[in-house]
Amino acid sequence: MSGKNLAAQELHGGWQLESPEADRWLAATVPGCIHTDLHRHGLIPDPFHGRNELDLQWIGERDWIYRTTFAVDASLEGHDEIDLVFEGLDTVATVRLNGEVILESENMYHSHRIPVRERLRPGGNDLEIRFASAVHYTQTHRIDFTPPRSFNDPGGSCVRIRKQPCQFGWDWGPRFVTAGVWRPVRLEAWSGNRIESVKIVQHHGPDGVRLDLTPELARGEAAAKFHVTVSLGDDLVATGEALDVMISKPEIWWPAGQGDQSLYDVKVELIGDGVAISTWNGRIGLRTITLDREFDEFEVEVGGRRLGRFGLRVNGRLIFAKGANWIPAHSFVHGLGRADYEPLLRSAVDANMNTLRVWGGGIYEYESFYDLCDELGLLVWQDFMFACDLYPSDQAFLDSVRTEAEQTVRRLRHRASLALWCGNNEAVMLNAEHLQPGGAFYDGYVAIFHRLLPGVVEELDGATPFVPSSPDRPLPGESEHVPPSQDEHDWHVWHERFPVEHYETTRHRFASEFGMQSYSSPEIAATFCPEEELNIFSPIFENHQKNVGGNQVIFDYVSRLFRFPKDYRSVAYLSQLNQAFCMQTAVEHWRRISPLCLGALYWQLNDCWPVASWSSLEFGGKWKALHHYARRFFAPELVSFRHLGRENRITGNYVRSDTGVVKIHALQDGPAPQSFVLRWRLLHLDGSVTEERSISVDLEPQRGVLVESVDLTSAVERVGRDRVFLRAELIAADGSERARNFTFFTAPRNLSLSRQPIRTVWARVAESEWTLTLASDAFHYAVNLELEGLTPWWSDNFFHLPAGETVVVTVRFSAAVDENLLGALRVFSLVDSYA
Ligand code: BMA
Repeated sequence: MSGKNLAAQELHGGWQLESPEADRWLAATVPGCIHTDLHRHGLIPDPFHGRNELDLQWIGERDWIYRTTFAVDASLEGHDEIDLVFEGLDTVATVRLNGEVILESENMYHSHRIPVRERLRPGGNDLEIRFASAVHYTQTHRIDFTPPRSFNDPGGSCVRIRKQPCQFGWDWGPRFVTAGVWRPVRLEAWSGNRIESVKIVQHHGPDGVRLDLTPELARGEAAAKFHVTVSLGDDLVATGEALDVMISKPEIWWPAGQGDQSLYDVKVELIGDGVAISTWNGRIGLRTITLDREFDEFEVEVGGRRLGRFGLRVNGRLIFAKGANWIPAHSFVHGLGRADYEPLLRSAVDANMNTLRVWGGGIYEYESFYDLCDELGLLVWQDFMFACDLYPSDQAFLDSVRTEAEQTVRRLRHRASLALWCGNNEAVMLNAEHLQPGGAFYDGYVAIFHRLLPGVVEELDGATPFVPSSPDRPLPGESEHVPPSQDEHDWHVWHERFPVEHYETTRHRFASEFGMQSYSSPEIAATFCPEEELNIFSPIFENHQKNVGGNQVIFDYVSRLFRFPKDYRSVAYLSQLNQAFCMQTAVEHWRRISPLCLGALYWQLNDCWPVASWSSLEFGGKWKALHHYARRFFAPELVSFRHLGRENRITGNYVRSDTGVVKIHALQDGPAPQSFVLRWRLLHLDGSVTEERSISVDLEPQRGVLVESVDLTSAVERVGRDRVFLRAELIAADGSERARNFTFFTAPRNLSLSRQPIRTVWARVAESEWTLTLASDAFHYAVNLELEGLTPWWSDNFFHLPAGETVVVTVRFSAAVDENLLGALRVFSLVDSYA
């Protein structure tokens, strides 16, 4: 926010913190946190390395003091008011200005504005913040409230404080309970009045879009005057005093894949004595978003509850939500910005995603996160920060949550990308037996998630839909709890070790979580683990696996598909291939049954430190196999197979298989109908064709179509199931191939793959862009390309290379590369993973 008479002074300089050795003050960083400050001073080792996490728990168990001295800028003088503004304090903070307590805070998500004009001195002002231990707080406050079960915090009491839940430990995250000034702090000077926020309501009609603007001022003022400017890039669209603005030729904002992301800048100035005394700037997209829960032809009734659609409707169009769940981009969340978010969010769009769910165990993200989502066309499903457990509901807690929700809704409500507010993650799903009406937790739950949060959203936003919990289960007592609900978290695969084919038996209307873990690439693993400990069952690796039994689960699933890996690189590669295959099976199924299902958001997009996890992007942003697979299974056009039978093992460990019948589906989710030719071929691994067929298909948007069901049983038997595969392509009217897919008739470990070499040829396209052409006389399963020491962008990776064909991969570097470096290319395929 800025305005002619609104002056600001950042207070990020000169901070010190009290060191563990008494009476020593050290330079501190603001925004920052105690862990990174101590590390910078060499007082603690790298918190992510080895098992250092275990030795650093003391940091969260003691109090810390931060202080600075500042002089007030001359530019602030002459104003009626000077406020000290904290965008966020982490967490149990007592703030003193020149020795006087001016603020006590215990909610990390609150921002604060304290009038301090009268307290400021000419010359130096002392600002001191004492952060009491948050761990201690959770052991001494609200001790009469203990959640019936704690799912992730080994201390079991993190719900007693409003602080990022996953900092207390999660099944993918370390326990680092931080303290510090985690968001910016500044002085703001103003006179007369000030715009705090602007509510914008859009009315879409045949004549265009009307914006109704309601500025919210610091001081009530009946006759306030405003000046409004709306522009699209350099074009001034509207300007004037009126708070309702008509845009007659609107450029509509669409999510990625559906249209453009036009963004309008809205400037509202508060006028006092003929000049602007305060300004609010926001950027909006002209669009409507609703959550469509109509009863449609796929409606089912389960346990007396009718289950209709659960789909996002954007500008009237039902959208299949393709994406993933977002967790904080770092264990230490202070100071995150565009540079941290951009590679991750661009990767999401690059993998053909259009939706992210900001999961409720982290933080309400920084502005630059939502800026990027607006620009890239990523719809945001925004959880409030409550995850898995049940929460207290004493009055002080409710008041704190109300402030948090009001501030958050005011901050984010105008965002083009904001698609859905959600009260919490899994509180009903995981605690249903403790949420019986009349039980100890029921009223508190209802108070927060059925009254307080929807009330705030309704009052301050009024347009964005709200659901109390994800998955969207009915409250016990409201309806007999029987799955499936409309929005599901399907964890049968992984947590219950169901076979991956389980996904294909489901009929979820929306799948907002499901996942499979994998390991970090050797390059990322090396950042926390010395070479000699590079073994997934070593103590260091176990410390970087936060799901109890997670290593066993990965190994179980890997062994169902692949041979025993020969080294760590192979372990990582196979775990990633297994993860990719599981997610492909799930997503393709849910897309095949669209529009019955209208969303697939896998768990999870990113990591907050290097760890074995469900992410498709490693810590640092490197794409795992899953991310490359996602690029294909989320592509606008999809051709997809479903085997009707199974390959089973019977008594005596004999294999019985009836996978010969294959259903071939196609779909596209672009904005308009399209026609394609679907070509399928049954091939020998040596490249010779056994059977083939081409079929014309007309595809309506967002509707899976069964194109053909083929019985290939006898052909498969004839060729041998260890050396046959089926492939299909969708070819557009212009002859271009839009989708390609492969399927096999036995687990990959049974394939008779040959070790013939892969030939590679580099060709320079531009300064920092090359193509790599690959070919081989044999079929190579899941070719993985790596360039040691470099992390370029690969147009494809972990792809099958059919015998006698060439695959051309585009390779982009952040800067020009010396040709010699390309010699470090490592080409790896399934045969290289076992001895
Ligand atoms: C879901 C999430 C997370 C968790 C993940 C993996 O339930 O909401 O709480 O990390 O599963 O177990």
